[in-house]
Amino acid sequence: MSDTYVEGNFLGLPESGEAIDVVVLPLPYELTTSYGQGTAEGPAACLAASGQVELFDEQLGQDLPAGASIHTAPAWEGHGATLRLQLDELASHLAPWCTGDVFPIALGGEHGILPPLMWALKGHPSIEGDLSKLTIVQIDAHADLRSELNGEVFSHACAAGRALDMGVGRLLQVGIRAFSHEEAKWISTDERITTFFARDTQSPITGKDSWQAWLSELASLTGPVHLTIDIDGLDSSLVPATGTPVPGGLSYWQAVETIEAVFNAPNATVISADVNEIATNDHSPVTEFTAAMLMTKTVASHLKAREDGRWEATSKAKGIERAEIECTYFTSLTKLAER
Ligand SMILES: [Mn+2]
Repeated sequence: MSDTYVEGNFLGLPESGEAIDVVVLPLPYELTTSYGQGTAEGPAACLAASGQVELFDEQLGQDLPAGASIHTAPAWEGHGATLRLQLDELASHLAPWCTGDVFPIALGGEHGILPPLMWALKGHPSIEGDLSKLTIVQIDAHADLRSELNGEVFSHACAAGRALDMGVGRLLQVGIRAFSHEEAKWISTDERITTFFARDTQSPITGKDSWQAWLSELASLTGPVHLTIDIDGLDSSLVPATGTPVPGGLSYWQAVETIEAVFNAPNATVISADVNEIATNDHSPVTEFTAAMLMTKTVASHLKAREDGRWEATSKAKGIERAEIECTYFTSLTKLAER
């Protein structure tokens, strides 16, 4: 803990004014979570738990914030009466932070935040409106490639599919172990998608080889990357309070290795990240603490990438006060892109 602990801020760190290097964006969004409850309370619980996380990062060799300025933005407040309106509101809220001068890390909330994040990233200087330049690296139990769930195409269970429909060039998935026949077909027929299934990476016999192949895949990444961490990708023993906990998932160290490998990829630049599907229960704080540690690892890995020259600001510093950039994409959609 730092000496000047600020409640509600990521790691309890004080705000250091106008020049920001990293922004934490709490998004207590929950409209379509199918099974568990309480992902709307996840961001605040995770931020509170982050106050207990050690500030020292072994790879960085320093205590966070390691000279960087980390801003915890006020939690997003949704007012829209429909899911589509809320998606537009989320995108409008996120876009001013996807401008290349700061590293944004969104904190969900359900995984349905991914499509609005993609809309916001379209304006990023390294994307220039063309999402085919972007690779998503996804840690998740679920493939999130459904065409719809309960009639809703923007359900959290469809998040990765909608990102691809919006034009994302490549999707790498790990931890996947709960998916439908339809999703298995999409995975096997769309060359943009590379999926590492948990039954392969977690196999007691051949898991090591599969894991090594995953890390090699990450090391060979090129161009801009968004890292999306659905905490249910980890084994349910580590995240019992997530929306839909699933056994047979990644270990904590596999999640850490994945984060480090993405940020260390020599020819790629991670431009943004999100950690999502954090919920709470009364029995144990392990879920939000696990999420807080993965967030901390993500921020530390970003700062290491800066130090090593794998991240540079692509626009001038814009300070802390930012006007919303209005999105009407989701409410104006009448049908989904053909695929
Ligand atoms: Mn997910």
